[in-house]
Amino acid sequence: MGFPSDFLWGAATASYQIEGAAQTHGRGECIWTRFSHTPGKVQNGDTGDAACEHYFRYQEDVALMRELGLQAYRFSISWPRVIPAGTGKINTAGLDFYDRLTDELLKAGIQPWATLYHWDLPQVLEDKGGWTNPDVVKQFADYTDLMTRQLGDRIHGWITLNEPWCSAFLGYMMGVHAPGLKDDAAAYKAAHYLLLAHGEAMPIIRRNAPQAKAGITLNLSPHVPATDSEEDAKLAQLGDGFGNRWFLDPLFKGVYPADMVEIARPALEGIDLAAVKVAAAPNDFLGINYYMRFMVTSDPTAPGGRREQFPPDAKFTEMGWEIYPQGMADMLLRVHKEYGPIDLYITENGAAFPDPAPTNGVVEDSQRVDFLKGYLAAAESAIAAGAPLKGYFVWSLLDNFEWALGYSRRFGVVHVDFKTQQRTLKRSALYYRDLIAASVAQPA
Ligand code: IFM
Repeated sequence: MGFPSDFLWGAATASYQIEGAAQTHGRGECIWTRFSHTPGKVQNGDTGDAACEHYFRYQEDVALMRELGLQAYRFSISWPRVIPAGTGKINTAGLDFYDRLTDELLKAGIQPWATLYHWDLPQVLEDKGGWTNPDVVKQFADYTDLMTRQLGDRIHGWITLNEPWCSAFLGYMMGVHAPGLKDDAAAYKAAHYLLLAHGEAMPIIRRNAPQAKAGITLNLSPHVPATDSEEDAKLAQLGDGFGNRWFLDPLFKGVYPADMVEIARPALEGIDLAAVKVAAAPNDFLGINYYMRFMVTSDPTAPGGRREQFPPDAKFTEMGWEIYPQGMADMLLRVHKEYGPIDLYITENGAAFPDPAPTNGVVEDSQRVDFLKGYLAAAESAIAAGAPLKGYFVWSLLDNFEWALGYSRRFGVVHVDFKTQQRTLKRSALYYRDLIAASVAQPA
Protein backbone atom coordinates (compact mmCIF):
# COMPACT_ATOMS: atom_id res chain seq x y z
CA MET A 1 0.00 0.00 0.00
CA GLY A 2 1.20 3.49 -0.68
CA PHE A 3 0.39 6.05 1.98
CA PRO A 4 2.08 9.44 2.24
CA SER A 5 5.28 9.46 4.30
CA ASP A 6 3.72 11.66 6.99
CA PHE A 7 0.57 9.54 7.28
CA LEU A 8 -0.16 8.95 10.99
CA TRP A 9 -0.84 5.38 12.11
CA GLY A 10 -2.61 4.96 15.41
CA ALA A 11 -5.10 3.13 17.57
CA ALA A 12 -7.94 4.48 19.68
CA THR A 13 -9.64 3.68 22.98
CA ALA A 14 -11.91 5.50 25.44
CA SER A 15 -11.68 5.96 29.19
CA TYR A 16 -14.82 4.21 30.44
CA GLN A 17 -14.33 1.35 28.01
CA ILE A 18 -10.85 0.38 29.22
CA GLU A 19 -9.70 2.13 32.37
CA GLY A 20 -11.62 0.33 35.12
CA ALA A 21 -10.73 1.66 38.58
CA ALA A 22 -14.14 3.23 38.47
CA GLN A 23 -14.59 3.48 42.21
CA THR A 24 -11.02 4.05 43.29
CA HIS A 25 -8.47 6.86 43.60
CA GLY A 26 -11.18 9.48 43.92
CA ARG A 27 -12.92 9.02 40.56
CA GLY A 28 -16.50 10.35 40.65
CA GLU A 29 -19.54 8.51 39.35
CA CYS A 30 -20.28 9.00 35.66
CA ILE A 31 -23.49 8.49 33.72
CA TRP A 32 -22.20 5.13 32.45
CA THR A 33 -21.43 3.92 35.98
CA ARG A 34 -25.02 4.74 36.94
CA PHE A 35 -26.54 3.36 33.72
CA SER A 36 -24.56 0.10 33.74
CA HIS A 37 -25.45 -0.50 37.38
CA THR A 38 -29.14 -0.10 36.56
CA PRO A 39 -30.58 -3.60 35.98
CA GLY A 40 -31.56 -4.31 32.38
CA LYS A 41 -29.61 -1.52 30.74
CA VAL A 42 -26.43 -3.37 29.70
CA GLN A 43 -26.17 -6.90 28.32
CA ASN A 44 -25.31 -9.49 31.00
CA GLY A 45 -25.34 -6.73 33.63
CA ASP A 46 -21.76 -5.84 32.59
CA THR A 47 -20.19 -2.62 33.87
CA GLY A 48 -16.96 -0.71 33.26
CA ASP A 49 -15.93 -1.09 36.91
CA ALA A 50 -12.88 -3.16 36.00
CA ALA A 51 -12.88 -3.16 32.16
CA CYS A 52 -9.27 -3.71 30.96
CA GLU A 53 -7.76 -2.33 34.19
CA HIS A 54 -5.85 0.02 31.94
CA TYR A 55 -5.64 2.53 34.80
CA PHE A 56 -3.28 0.08 36.54
CA ARG A 57 -1.81 -1.60 33.45
CA TYR A 58 -1.16 1.39 31.23
CA GLN A 59 2.60 0.73 31.09
CA GLU A 60 2.04 -2.79 29.78
CA ASP A 61 -0.43 -1.39 27.24
CA VAL A 62 1.96 1.31 26.05
CA ALA A 63 4.62 -1.40 25.65
CA LEU A 64 2.16 -3.27 23.40
CA MET A 65 1.57 -0.13 21.33
CA ARG A 66 5.30 0.21 20.94
CA GLU A 67 5.60 -3.41 19.85
CA LEU A 68 3.01 -2.70 17.15
CA GLY A 69 4.93 0.37 15.99
CA LEU A 70 2.01 2.73 16.60
CA GLN A 71 2.86 6.34 15.89
CA ALA A 72 -0.11 7.79 17.77
CA TYR A 73 -2.51 6.72 20.48
CA ARG A 74 -5.93 8.29 20.87
CA PHE A 75 -7.27 7.96 24.42
CA SER A 76 -9.99 9.86 26.22
CA ILE A 77 -9.90 11.66 29.53
CA SER A 78 -12.49 10.76 32.12
CA TRP A 79 -14.01 14.05 33.28
CA PRO A 80 -15.18 12.56 36.63
CA ARG A 81 -11.71 11.12 37.27
CA VAL A 82 -10.19 14.60 37.24
CA ILE A 83 -13.18 16.63 38.52
CA PRO A 84 -15.38 14.12 40.37
CA ALA A 85 -18.37 16.45 40.72
CA GLY A 86 -17.99 17.92 37.22
CA THR A 87 -17.11 21.35 38.62
CA GLY A 88 -14.96 22.55 41.49
CA LYS A 89 -12.65 20.26 43.42
CA ILE A 90 -9.91 18.59 41.39
CA ASN A 91 -8.81 14.99 41.97
CA THR A 92 -5.03 15.13 41.75
CA ALA A 93 -4.77 11.32 41.50
CA GLY A 94 -6.77 11.57 38.27
CA LEU A 95 -4.57 14.31 36.85
CA ASP A 96 -1.49 12.29 37.80
CA PHE A 97 -2.77 9.30 35.86
CA TYR A 98 -3.10 11.26 32.61
CA ASP A 99 0.29 12.88 33.24
CA ARG A 100 1.90 9.49 33.64
CA LEU A 101 0.12 8.01 30.63
CA THR A 102 1.13 10.96 28.44
CA ASP A 103 4.76 10.77 29.54
CA GLU A 104 4.85 7.01 29.06
CA LEU A 105 3.60 7.47 25.47
CA LEU A 106 6.15 10.16 24.72
CA LYS A 107 8.91 7.99 26.17
CA ALA A 108 7.81 5.24 23.75
CA GLY A 109 7.90 7.68 20.83
CA ILE A 110 4.09 7.63 20.44
CA GLN A 111 2.11 10.84 19.88
CA PRO A 112 -0.60 11.26 22.55
CA TRP A 113 -3.99 12.34 21.12
CA ALA A 114 -6.58 13.15 23.76
CA THR A 115 -10.36 13.26 23.51
CA LEU A 116 -11.91 15.42 26.20
CA TYR A 117 -15.35 13.83 26.14
CA HIS A 118 -16.06 10.26 25.15
CA TRP A 119 -19.40 9.83 26.91
CA ASP A 120 -18.55 9.63 30.64
CA LEU A 121 -20.31 12.75 31.92
CA PRO A 122 -20.05 13.24 35.71
CA GLN A 123 -23.33 11.96 37.18
CA VAL A 124 -23.58 15.05 39.40
CA LEU A 125 -23.96 17.15 36.25
CA GLU A 126 -26.51 14.75 34.76
CA ASP A 127 -28.56 15.11 37.97
CA LYS A 128 -28.94 18.78 36.96
CA GLY A 129 -29.89 18.01 33.35
CA GLY A 130 -26.50 17.06 31.91
CA TRP A 131 -26.12 18.09 28.29
CA THR A 132 -29.63 19.61 28.28
CA ASN A 133 -28.63 22.21 30.87
CA PRO A 134 -27.01 25.33 29.33
CA ASP A 135 -24.60 25.48 32.30
CA VAL A 136 -22.77 22.47 30.86
CA VAL A 137 -21.15 24.72 28.24
CA LYS A 138 -19.21 26.71 30.86
CA GLN A 139 -18.55 23.56 32.90
CA PHE A 140 -17.02 21.87 29.84
CA ALA A 141 -14.98 25.02 29.13
CA ASP A 142 -13.55 24.97 32.67
CA TYR A 143 -12.73 21.27 32.39
CA THR A 144 -11.08 21.91 29.00
CA ASP A 145 -9.07 24.73 30.52
CA LEU A 146 -7.85 22.46 33.32
CA MET A 147 -6.80 19.62 31.03
CA THR A 148 -5.20 21.74 28.34
CA ARG A 149 -3.18 23.61 30.99
CA GLN A 150 -2.14 20.32 32.53
CA LEU A 151 -1.22 18.43 29.33
CA GLY A 152 -1.16 21.18 26.71
CA ASP A 153 2.61 21.09 26.35
CA ARG A 154 2.61 17.37 25.47
CA ILE A 155 -0.59 16.34 23.65
CA HIS A 156 -0.27 16.38 19.86
CA GLY A 157 -3.96 16.31 18.96
CA TRP A 158 -6.97 17.48 20.98
CA ILE A 159 -10.47 16.23 20.20
CA THR A 160 -13.22 18.06 22.05
CA LEU A 161 -16.08 15.56 21.66
CA ASN A 162 -16.39 12.03 20.39
CA GLU A 163 -19.53 11.36 18.32
CA PRO A 164 -21.84 14.00 19.82
CA TRP A 165 -24.65 12.45 17.74
CA CYS A 166 -24.48 9.37 19.96
CA SER A 167 -24.31 11.40 23.18
CA ALA A 168 -27.43 13.35 22.20
CA PHE A 169 -29.59 10.91 20.28
CA LEU A 170 -28.65 7.47 21.64
CA GLY A 171 -28.51 8.94 25.15
CA TYR A 172 -31.45 11.35 25.33
CA MET A 173 -33.80 10.28 22.49
CA MET A 174 -33.49 6.51 22.06
CA GLY A 175 -32.62 5.66 25.65
CA VAL A 176 -30.11 2.96 24.68
CA HIS A 177 -27.07 4.80 26.01
CA ALA A 178 -26.61 6.70 29.26
CA PRO A 179 -28.41 8.63 30.62
CA GLY A 180 -31.19 6.52 29.03
CA LEU A 181 -33.82 9.17 28.27
CA LYS A 182 -36.48 8.92 25.57
CA ASP A 183 -37.29 12.56 25.02
CA ASP A 184 -36.91 14.18 21.59
CA ALA A 185 -36.81 17.74 22.91
CA ALA A 186 -34.12 16.82 25.45
CA ALA A 187 -32.07 15.15 22.70
CA TYR A 188 -32.08 18.23 20.45
CA LYS A 189 -31.17 20.41 23.44
CA ALA A 190 -28.32 18.06 24.27
CA ALA A 191 -27.08 18.19 20.66
CA HIS A 192 -27.24 21.99 20.79
CA TYR A 193 -25.24 22.37 24.00
CA LEU A 194 -22.72 19.77 22.82
CA LEU A 195 -22.15 21.91 19.72
CA LEU A 196 -21.87 25.07 21.80
CA ALA A 197 -19.50 23.35 24.23
CA HIS A 198 -17.24 22.39 21.32
CA GLY A 199 -17.27 25.95 19.96
CA GLU A 200 -16.46 27.51 23.34
CA ALA A 201 -13.72 24.97 24.06
CA MET A 202 -11.77 25.53 20.83
CA PRO A 203 -10.27 28.95 21.70
CA ILE A 204 -9.33 27.64 25.15
CA ILE A 205 -7.39 24.77 23.58
CA ARG A 206 -5.69 27.20 21.18
CA ARG A 207 -4.70 29.49 24.07
CA ASN A 208 -3.32 26.71 26.29
CA ALA A 209 -1.89 24.41 23.61
CA PRO A 210 -1.00 26.63 20.65
CA GLN A 211 1.27 24.06 19.02
CA ALA A 212 -1.27 21.20 19.11
CA LYS A 213 -3.85 20.31 16.47
CA ALA A 214 -7.46 20.65 17.63
CA GLY A 215 -10.77 19.42 16.26
CA ILE A 216 -13.81 17.26 16.86
CA THR A 217 -14.81 13.71 15.93
CA LEU A 218 -18.14 12.80 14.31
CA ASN A 219 -19.57 9.40 13.45
CA LEU A 220 -20.55 9.74 9.81
CA SER A 221 -22.34 7.20 7.61
CA PRO A 222 -23.61 7.43 4.05
CA HIS A 223 -27.40 7.11 3.84
CA VAL A 224 -28.35 5.79 0.43
CA PRO A 225 -31.68 4.81 -1.11
CA ALA A 226 -32.13 1.07 -1.66
CA THR A 227 -34.17 1.63 -4.84
CA ASP A 228 -34.56 4.51 -7.28
CA SER A 229 -37.99 5.42 -5.95
CA GLU A 230 -38.64 9.00 -4.90
CA GLU A 231 -39.72 7.88 -1.41
CA ASP A 232 -36.42 6.09 -0.85
CA ALA A 233 -34.46 9.12 -2.05
CA LYS A 234 -36.36 11.26 0.48
CA LEU A 235 -35.72 8.78 3.28
CA ALA A 236 -32.00 8.74 2.50
CA GLN A 237 -31.93 12.56 2.50
CA LEU A 238 -33.70 12.56 5.87
CA GLY A 239 -31.28 9.99 7.30
CA ASP A 240 -28.35 12.07 6.08
CA GLY A 241 -29.84 15.23 7.58
CA PHE A 242 -30.43 13.66 10.95
CA GLY A 243 -27.28 11.52 11.12
CA ASN A 244 -24.68 13.70 9.38
CA ARG A 245 -25.76 17.24 8.52
CA TRP A 246 -27.24 18.02 11.96
CA PHE A 247 -23.62 18.29 13.16
CA LEU A 248 -21.64 18.97 9.97
CA ASP A 249 -23.60 22.09 9.01
CA PRO A 250 -23.27 23.86 12.39
CA LEU A 251 -19.57 22.97 12.62
CA PHE A 252 -18.67 24.18 9.13
CA LYS A 253 -21.41 26.67 8.24
CA GLY A 254 -22.58 27.88 11.64
CA VAL A 255 -26.23 27.00 10.96
CA TYR A 256 -28.54 24.02 11.31
CA PRO A 257 -29.69 22.45 8.01
CA ALA A 258 -32.91 24.24 7.04
CA ASP A 259 -34.74 21.14 5.74
CA MET A 260 -34.14 19.33 9.01
CA VAL A 261 -35.13 22.30 11.16
CA GLU A 262 -38.55 22.19 9.47
CA ILE A 263 -38.92 18.49 10.20
CA ALA A 264 -37.63 18.62 13.78
CA ARG A 265 -39.36 21.91 14.66
CA PRO A 266 -41.74 20.66 17.36
CA ALA A 267 -38.78 19.31 19.34
CA LEU A 268 -36.71 22.48 18.93
CA GLU A 269 -38.84 24.78 21.02
CA GLY A 270 -36.83 26.89 23.45
CA ILE A 271 -33.54 26.41 21.57
CA ASP A 272 -31.88 29.57 20.26
CA LEU A 273 -30.94 27.97 16.93
CA ALA A 274 -28.91 30.98 15.77
CA ALA A 275 -26.59 30.58 18.77
CA VAL A 276 -25.13 27.52 17.07
CA LYS A 277 -22.87 29.83 15.04
CA VAL A 278 -20.36 29.55 17.88
CA ALA A 279 -19.85 25.90 16.87
CA ALA A 280 -18.16 27.02 13.66
CA ALA A 281 -14.90 27.88 15.41
CA PRO A 282 -12.09 26.97 12.99
CA ASN A 283 -10.83 23.39 13.41
CA ASP A 284 -7.44 22.05 12.34
CA PHE A 285 -9.06 18.78 11.37
CA LEU A 286 -12.23 16.79 11.39
CA GLY A 287 -12.09 13.33 12.93
CA ILE A 288 -14.37 10.80 11.28
CA ASN A 289 -15.39 7.58 12.97
CA TYR A 290 -16.44 5.36 10.13
CA TYR A 291 -18.32 2.11 10.66
CA MET A 292 -21.25 1.59 8.31
CA ARG A 293 -23.54 2.62 5.52
CA PHE A 294 -27.32 2.79 5.78
CA MET A 295 -29.49 1.65 2.85
CA VAL A 296 -33.10 2.52 3.29
CA THR A 297 -36.35 1.68 1.63
CA SER A 298 -39.87 2.77 2.48
CA ASP A 299 -42.12 0.19 4.08
CA PRO A 300 -45.45 1.34 5.49
CA THR A 301 -45.61 -1.77 7.70
CA ALA A 302 -42.23 -1.07 9.38
CA PRO A 303 -41.75 1.26 12.37
CA GLY A 304 -41.32 4.80 11.06
CA GLY A 305 -42.39 3.62 7.58
CA ARG A 306 -38.87 2.55 6.64
CA ARG A 307 -36.48 -0.37 6.90
CA GLU A 308 -32.93 -1.27 5.93
CA GLN A 309 -32.45 -3.19 2.69
CA PHE A 310 -28.95 -4.23 1.60
CA PRO A 311 -27.75 -6.02 -1.54
CA PRO A 312 -28.25 -9.80 -1.27
CA ASP A 313 -24.49 -10.47 -1.15
CA ALA A 314 -23.82 -7.86 1.56
CA LYS A 315 -21.58 -8.94 4.45
CA PHE A 316 -21.94 -7.77 8.03
CA THR A 317 -19.88 -7.56 11.22
CA GLU A 318 -21.12 -9.02 14.50
CA MET A 319 -22.74 -5.64 15.18
CA GLY A 320 -24.93 -6.16 12.12
CA TRP A 321 -23.08 -3.32 10.35
CA GLU A 322 -22.53 -3.73 6.64
CA ILE A 323 -18.92 -4.21 5.51
CA TYR A 324 -18.65 -1.75 2.64
CA PRO A 325 -15.23 -0.03 2.51
CA GLN A 326 -16.18 2.10 -0.51
CA GLY A 327 -18.62 3.91 1.81
CA MET A 328 -15.67 5.27 3.80
CA ALA A 329 -13.93 6.52 0.67
CA ASP A 330 -17.19 8.13 -0.48
CA MET A 331 -17.66 9.85 2.88
CA LEU A 332 -14.10 11.21 2.97
CA LEU A 333 -14.48 12.66 -0.51
CA ARG A 334 -17.91 14.07 0.18
CA VAL A 335 -16.81 15.83 3.39
CA HIS A 336 -13.79 17.22 1.56
CA LYS A 337 -15.94 18.51 -1.27
CA GLU A 338 -18.88 19.86 0.72
CA TYR A 339 -17.22 21.00 3.96
CA GLY A 340 -13.50 21.35 3.17
CA PRO A 341 -10.82 22.28 2.82
CA ILE A 342 -9.95 20.66 6.12
CA ASP A 343 -7.56 17.89 7.12
CA LEU A 344 -9.33 14.62 7.82
CA TYR A 345 -8.43 11.77 10.15
CA ILE A 346 -10.18 8.46 10.51
CA THR A 347 -10.24 8.59 14.30
CA GLU A 348 -12.02 5.20 14.54
CA ASN A 349 -12.63 2.30 12.20
CA GLY A 350 -12.82 -1.34 13.13
CA ALA A 351 -15.12 -4.28 13.66
CA ALA A 352 -16.48 -6.77 16.16
CA PHE A 353 -16.33 -10.40 15.12
CA PRO A 354 -16.78 -13.61 17.11
CA ASP A 355 -13.05 -14.28 17.36
CA PRO A 356 -11.65 -17.73 18.13
CA ALA A 357 -9.91 -18.25 21.48
CA PRO A 358 -6.18 -17.57 21.71
CA THR A 359 -4.14 -20.53 20.48
CA ASN A 360 -0.35 -20.74 20.65
CA GLY A 361 -0.13 -17.14 21.72
CA VAL A 362 -2.20 -15.59 18.96
CA VAL A 363 -5.87 -15.04 18.04
CA GLU A 364 -6.55 -15.93 14.40
CA ASP A 365 -9.07 -13.19 13.57
CA SER A 366 -8.98 -13.51 9.79
CA GLN A 367 -12.27 -11.64 9.39
CA ARG A 368 -10.81 -8.55 11.06
CA VAL A 369 -7.65 -8.80 8.91
CA ASP A 370 -9.84 -8.82 5.79
CA PHE A 371 -11.90 -5.95 7.18
CA LEU A 372 -8.79 -3.83 7.76
CA LYS A 373 -7.36 -4.68 4.34
CA GLY A 374 -10.57 -3.54 2.69
CA TYR A 375 -10.90 -0.29 4.64
CA LEU A 376 -7.24 0.65 4.33
CA ALA A 377 -7.43 0.11 0.58
CA ALA A 378 -10.45 2.44 0.60
CA ALA A 379 -8.46 5.01 2.62
CA GLU A 380 -5.67 4.80 0.08
CA SER A 381 -8.05 5.21 -2.86
CA ALA A 382 -9.67 8.23 -1.20
CA ILE A 383 -6.26 9.86 -0.78
CA ALA A 384 -5.45 9.13 -4.43
CA ALA A 385 -8.76 10.77 -5.40
CA GLY A 386 -7.86 13.92 -3.47
CA ALA A 387 -9.16 13.47 0.09
CA PRO A 388 -6.77 15.13 2.58
CA LEU A 389 -6.72 12.10 4.87
CA LYS A 390 -3.80 12.50 7.27
CA GLY A 391 -4.07 9.51 9.56
CA TYR A 392 -5.94 6.40 10.64
CA PHE A 393 -6.69 5.14 14.15
CA VAL A 394 -7.92 1.58 14.36
CA TRP A 395 -10.78 0.93 16.78
CA SER A 396 -9.73 -0.50 19.02
CA LEU A 397 -6.39 -1.27 20.58
CA LEU A 398 -7.98 -3.61 23.13
CA ASP A 399 -11.17 -5.62 23.44
CA ASN A 400 -13.24 -3.50 25.79
CA PHE A 401 -16.61 -2.54 27.29
CA GLU A 402 -18.85 -2.04 24.26
CA TRP A 403 -21.43 0.18 25.98
CA ALA A 404 -24.94 -1.34 26.12
CA LEU A 405 -23.54 -4.60 24.70
CA GLY A 406 -21.09 -4.97 27.58
CA TYR A 407 -18.20 -7.36 26.91
CA SER A 408 -20.19 -9.37 24.35
CA ARG A 409 -18.58 -7.66 21.36
CA ARG A 410 -14.82 -7.61 20.80
CA PHE A 411 -13.38 -4.77 18.70
CA GLY A 412 -9.73 -5.05 19.75
CA VAL A 413 -6.72 -5.92 17.65
CA VAL A 414 -5.43 -7.14 21.00
CA HIS A 415 -7.46 -9.81 22.79
CA VAL A 416 -8.20 -9.28 26.48
CA ASP A 417 -9.10 -12.15 28.78
CA PHE A 418 -11.35 -10.27 31.19
CA LYS A 419 -10.83 -12.88 33.96
CA THR A 420 -7.04 -12.79 34.00
CA GLN A 421 -6.45 -9.47 32.16
CA GLN A 422 -4.01 -11.33 29.91
CA ARG A 423 -3.42 -9.50 26.61
CA THR A 424 -2.82 -11.57 23.44
CA LEU A 425 -2.08 -10.09 20.04
CA LYS A 426 -4.58 -10.99 17.34
CA ARG A 427 -3.48 -11.69 13.77
CA SER A 428 -4.98 -8.27 12.89
CA ALA A 429 -2.52 -6.56 15.25
CA LEU A 430 0.36 -8.33 13.50
CA TYR A 431 -1.05 -7.36 10.11
CA TYR A 432 -1.36 -3.74 11.26
CA ARG A 433 2.17 -3.80 12.73
CA ASP A 434 3.63 -5.07 9.44
CA LEU A 435 1.64 -2.58 7.40
CA ILE A 436 2.88 0.33 9.53
CA ALA A 437 6.46 -0.91 9.33
CA ALA A 438 6.26 -1.27 5.53
CA SER A 439 4.62 2.09 5.06
CA VAL A 440 7.16 3.86 7.27
CA ALA A 441 10.05 2.12 5.49
CA GLN A 442 8.81 2.74 1.96
CA PRO A 443 6.50 5.71 1.80
CA ALA A 444 4.66 6.40 -1.44
O1 IFM B 1 -17.06 1.44 20.99
C1 IFM B 1 -17.53 2.49 20.22
C2 IFM B 1 -16.80 3.77 20.53
O2 IFM B 1 -16.85 4.10 21.87
C3 IFM B 1 -17.41 4.91 19.74
N1 IFM B 1 -17.48 4.58 18.34
C4 IFM B 1 -18.06 3.32 17.97
C5 IFM B 1 -17.39 2.20 18.75
C6 IFM B 1 -18.01 0.85 18.34
O3 IFM B 1 -19.37 0.83 18.64
